[in-house]
Amino acid sequence: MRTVLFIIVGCMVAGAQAASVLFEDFEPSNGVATGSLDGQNGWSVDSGSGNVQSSVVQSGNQALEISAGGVSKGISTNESVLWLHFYARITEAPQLDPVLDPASALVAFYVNTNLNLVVLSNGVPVELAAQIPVNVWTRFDIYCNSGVWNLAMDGSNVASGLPMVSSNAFDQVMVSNESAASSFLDSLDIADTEQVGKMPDSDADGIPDWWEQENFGGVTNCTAGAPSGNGGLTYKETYVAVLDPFSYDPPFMALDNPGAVQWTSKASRLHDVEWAPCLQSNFVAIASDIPWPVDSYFDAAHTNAPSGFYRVKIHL
Ligand SMILES: [Ca+2]
Ligand SMILES: [Ca+2]
Repeated sequence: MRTVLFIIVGCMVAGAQAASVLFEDFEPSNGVATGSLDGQNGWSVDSGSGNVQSSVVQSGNQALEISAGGVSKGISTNESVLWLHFYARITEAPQLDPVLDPASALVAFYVNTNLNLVVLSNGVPVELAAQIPVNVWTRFDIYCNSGVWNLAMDGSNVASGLPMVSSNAFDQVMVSNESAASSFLDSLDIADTEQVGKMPDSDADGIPDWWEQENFGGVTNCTAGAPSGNGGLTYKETYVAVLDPFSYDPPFMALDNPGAVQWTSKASRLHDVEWAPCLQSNFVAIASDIPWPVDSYFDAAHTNAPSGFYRVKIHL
């Protein structure tokens, strides 16, 4: 009997499904009852046992227990970038490694017989030094974009810049544990917008690993306070404002219609509109915390002002 644990975010050729983002905490409030997960919230138990239970949980009152098989669910997103995290807990070391099909496992990692993590790099298994503890909940964060992915464990980067076999769209998530000994899963979250404040930041400089990897080729390669190539902003400021760190990229304009302000709204950010009668005066916020995707504001209070200046502040 094979006893294998692996965790896969894979690509299948099956048709896309409706939801673009997957959040699953296995809770009653999310429509999940104890017992088999099969058929609940669009999940399938593909083999073995996938049971929602209330004895071993990471958050809330329920979590998924998997043994001798796996579960899967279709996902759909038009975005090429995904942020994914979940908590997993295994109860003993697997006895065999899984056999993975790289073509259907764009982003995949598993735990080998030494409890080391093994990641797929361009379809090839690479053993990492990082080991998963037994009988402890461990958080995993995955970031993937443009055919490259990163993996972090409990907030620390363990592998980055891993190439995928192809850049096909993700359309399925699979979690498997072929061991007879139980493994547990909770708080699975797959998003195509950044979850601010929840991303691993290896060097604790306020810029998450994924952004440093994407723009500087390594999760600690960016100097947060150094001047960027975008106006007078620092690199951290270009991260916060979701601006190009290497070239001028103004997100804002005032329109000909008096009082009409428009900007390029930034996902996962808030926008404040500020006004001043002249540049020697302090700017005062006239609208605050405007969420994405709102991208305009009409300032009825100053349409008759003889002069005025607007600015848009983008923040986390
Ligand atoms: Ca839960
Ligand atoms: Ca950082």
